[in-house]
Amino acid sequence: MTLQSSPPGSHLLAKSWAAGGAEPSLSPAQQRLVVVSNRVADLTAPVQSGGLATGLGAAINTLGGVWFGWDGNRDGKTGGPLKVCQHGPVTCVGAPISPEDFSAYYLGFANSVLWPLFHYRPDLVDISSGSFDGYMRVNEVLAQQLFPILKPDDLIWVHDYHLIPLPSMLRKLGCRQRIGYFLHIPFPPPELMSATPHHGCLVDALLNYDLLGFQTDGDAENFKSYLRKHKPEVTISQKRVQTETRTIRIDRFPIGIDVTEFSALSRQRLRDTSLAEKPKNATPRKRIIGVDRLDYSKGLPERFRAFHDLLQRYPAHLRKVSFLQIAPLTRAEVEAYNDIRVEVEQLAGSVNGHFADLDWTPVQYICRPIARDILAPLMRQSAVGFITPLRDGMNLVAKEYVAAQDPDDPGVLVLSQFAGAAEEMTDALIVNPYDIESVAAHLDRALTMPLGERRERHAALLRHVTEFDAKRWADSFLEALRGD
Ligand code: ADQ
Repeated sequence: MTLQSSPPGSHLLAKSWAAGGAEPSLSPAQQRLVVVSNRVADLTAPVQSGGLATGLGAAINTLGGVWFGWDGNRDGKTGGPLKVCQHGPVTCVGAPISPEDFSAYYLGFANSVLWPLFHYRPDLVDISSGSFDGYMRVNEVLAQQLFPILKPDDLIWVHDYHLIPLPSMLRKLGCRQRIGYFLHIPFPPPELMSATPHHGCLVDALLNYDLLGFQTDGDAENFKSYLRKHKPEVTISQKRVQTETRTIRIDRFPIGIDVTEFSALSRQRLRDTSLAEKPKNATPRKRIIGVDRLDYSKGLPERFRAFHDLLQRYPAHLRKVSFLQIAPLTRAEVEAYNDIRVEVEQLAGSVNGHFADLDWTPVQYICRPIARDILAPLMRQSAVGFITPLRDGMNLVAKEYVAAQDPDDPGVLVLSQFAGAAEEMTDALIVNPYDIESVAAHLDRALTMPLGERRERHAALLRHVTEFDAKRWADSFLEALRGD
């Protein structure tokens, strides 16, 4: 996003705040929404890679308000001047972060400790000295910069693992507004959570929110199990936690997509003709599609192995199927991400080396982000959506694949049991991504599924994805945050 520097002395938002809370009380419909996330989303960009931007963009555009977060530049000075710009009803406020703080807060504690741990990979946790301090420091400065912007009636909605400590810092500054938190990634069981030396401090911070939202019942249960084990002083009921100072509501809010928008995109003509195939199921060659950020949580090596196994053990598919995997590189400075890149490239090459022929390349692997208006028609043309993370908060691609299908001739979703989406999308073919042979058998079943069963499964999935869409996710979270 192009954020413009605010002219000196004219802090747009600070100026509009009547300090001391003298404003009249607003009705819920007039309350301003203040979204805080690691990075302010680019609300105008055609390529949106990342679930937060996709899920929340729809909600904040409807409600209006402020989106506050890191400005996305790596050469700033932590605590330096904020950048403000207006996108329709949304005021975006970007805070600078210095390269050293970016390294400790974002690459360090957030993505080398919390991300692997919360994705059940303690083996990949890298507790470097100073990263926790950097994480706390950045959260503190963000709280200090956010606080003067707030109005007394604001509803504050904080997102994801980067900002766990934010509410304790805001509370210390005197913030009494209701603050909700949504965790986009899984919450691990207590045994794993305690693998970070700072688990007590992180959970204490979470207990400063008024509402804690998780993607699944399993995540909410893991959080409550942690409290039972490590915080005997709090009282826990099904949807509430009572501390000495606060009642915190805990619930599951499965994130959804904008089904109408994605479905409309999928019906557009594919503008990148090099990726086009003939209509699915009508031609001898069917396409299996996978779309992910290149991340070790997404199960890409296991996926390539399962595709290899399919071709090996079900030779009827030789020359008749291709596998398109789109996986742009993210967080390239973190070592574990380079390792996964090398492994995936080798596996893609090895399947092709083993099976390719002059007129058939079984694996097409694209390591760059693809615009949504190309992605959606590609999904529509694909006979199988192959979504098999080893662990995933939700996985919006699974929902997008369903929304993109032609209901008269839909493809089949093959979905990992370890994606949060599997808790709801029970009409997909649910697989264990570690069980390579079984995944290959399910791929075979998906590729040969009769039209009647495909339609039935798709209709049930589409009903669900449509009912629990992005708007419903945001509305139900905000309703709970208001205390309705
Ligand atoms: P992500 O890990 O980024 O998000 P996911 O939900 O799969 O994962 O995807 C988010 C969005 O990014 C989707 O709209 C998707 O189309 C887009 N995207 C993914 N790969 C892409 C690619 N290769 N090219 C272009 N676009 C791509 C986190 C959690 C998830 C959770 C979301 C939302 O890790 O579990 O579902 O937040 O809460």
